Amino acid sequence: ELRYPDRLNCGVELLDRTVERLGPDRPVFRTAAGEVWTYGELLGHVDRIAHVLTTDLGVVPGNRVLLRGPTTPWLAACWLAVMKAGAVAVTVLAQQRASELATMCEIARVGHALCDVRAVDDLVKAEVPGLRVTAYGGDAPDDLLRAAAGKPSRYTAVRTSADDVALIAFTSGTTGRPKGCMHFHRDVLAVADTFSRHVLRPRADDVFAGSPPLGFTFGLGGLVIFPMRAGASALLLEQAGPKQLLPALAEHRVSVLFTAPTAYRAMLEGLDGHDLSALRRCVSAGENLPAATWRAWHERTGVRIINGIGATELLHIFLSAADEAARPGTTGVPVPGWEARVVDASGAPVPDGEPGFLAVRGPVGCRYLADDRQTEYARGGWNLTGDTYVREPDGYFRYVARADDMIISAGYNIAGPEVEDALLRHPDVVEAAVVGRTDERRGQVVVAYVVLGDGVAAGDATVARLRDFVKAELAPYKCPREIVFLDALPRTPTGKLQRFRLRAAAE
Ligand code: 3SK
Repeated sequence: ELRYPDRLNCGVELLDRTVERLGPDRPVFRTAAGEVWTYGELLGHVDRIAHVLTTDLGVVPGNRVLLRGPTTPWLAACWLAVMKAGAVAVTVLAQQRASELATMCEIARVGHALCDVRAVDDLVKAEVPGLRVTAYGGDAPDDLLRAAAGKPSRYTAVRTSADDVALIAFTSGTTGRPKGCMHFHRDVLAVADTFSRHVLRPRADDVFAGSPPLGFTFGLGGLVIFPMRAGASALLLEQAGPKQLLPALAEHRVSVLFTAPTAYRAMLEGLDGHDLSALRRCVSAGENLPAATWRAWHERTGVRIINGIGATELLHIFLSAADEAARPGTTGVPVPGWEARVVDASGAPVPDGEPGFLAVRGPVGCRYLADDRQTEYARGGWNLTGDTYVREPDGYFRYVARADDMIISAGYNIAGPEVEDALLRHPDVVEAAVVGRTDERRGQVVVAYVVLGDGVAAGDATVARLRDFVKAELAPYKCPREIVFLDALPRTPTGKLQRFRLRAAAE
């Protein structure tokens, strides 16, 4: 069981304690341009920014401070400064636009924003009443970093309680009004002391990198919390698509990678000529990782992907497996400190081997900010993630579909991801998404959206080839009735498939 003192500030634990433990000279952040920040330098920047927050901007403990910008050491420094000042970081994505920002500011009652100068326009356009926006990284006389340069390099952090709210992270799901998830100071450490410590097992000489932005808790954990808890460093990439990741992994000798299945597949297409010999841990989450992708990555790189499922509601990953324990095609087992089970609509456990709703509980729980949907997610002490899973007799959890992604056709239950996995095993297919379309006779029929590999012609012959392939892989009733070719699948800014768009297109 995790035990933390009543007074706990996660910023102090991640930064000041690491400097005390390992000294100030170890690298903490690197950039593509070759900049390297040490822990000691970061501490100086964070403490100066914390002074600006409290002295110049009048931020007091509990105030909500929105953070917005590309993934840079300065964004991470602002986040740590907000933690040390006892304020609440409201993490958003650089891709979110004015109307989305306005909604999130209203829900979280945001009074201040620290914003990369390159991302200020949308925030200003959001016209949030009473919001004070402070830009960083520009030439203006009132730029945050200019103000910080004149401040003392040491700041006495606010003695927050372990269960004071440290951050509010928004989940839009794939549709609907965003929900703000509140997480405590102890939650920030708990995800490092469960998934990272027991499954990822980082070393102080590791170099982390990845694609998820810091506004997505997958990225905040993988690029700030986990490396800092281990005294390691992170390469922070402003552009982190597969095309930028591959050369960066080689050039910076990255050893721990956080990204999503789509990026693993895209990197597999362009792996040749890149030296990934430093890579020893690869984490995949954000969506289901098909066994075919796991096997292809293992074959080409020798690294076993650590698959996982997490949620913004629960801050980070709670089901996973690493090394020899990894079982392709499954998500793994509960991370030490977490419990998981598969239940029916009444919350009663279903037998192993049968599909049901995934329910988990552990050191972090869902706490929506002022949202009635709280009672749908947290029931009877368990968190219902909205995923359909099967627990295999050996205790491994296998993803079936999002609970609302089951297609029911002529009385058969068809899980879209199973058909997608089959399509992805065909060498011509790079991405696949499967949805149901309403059908008078069958209730629903299966429609597949497919992105083909370079040089593969779309057309009737390819449709026929893919349908024959699926029929040979799966029961024929699961074969897509229609296959539509796209250049790319619609995704949210965090990379999640927007299945609702495809469903609408299919009708
Ligand atoms: O799987 C996810 O979507 C997720 C969300 C938040 C944090 C971590 C993960 C993997």
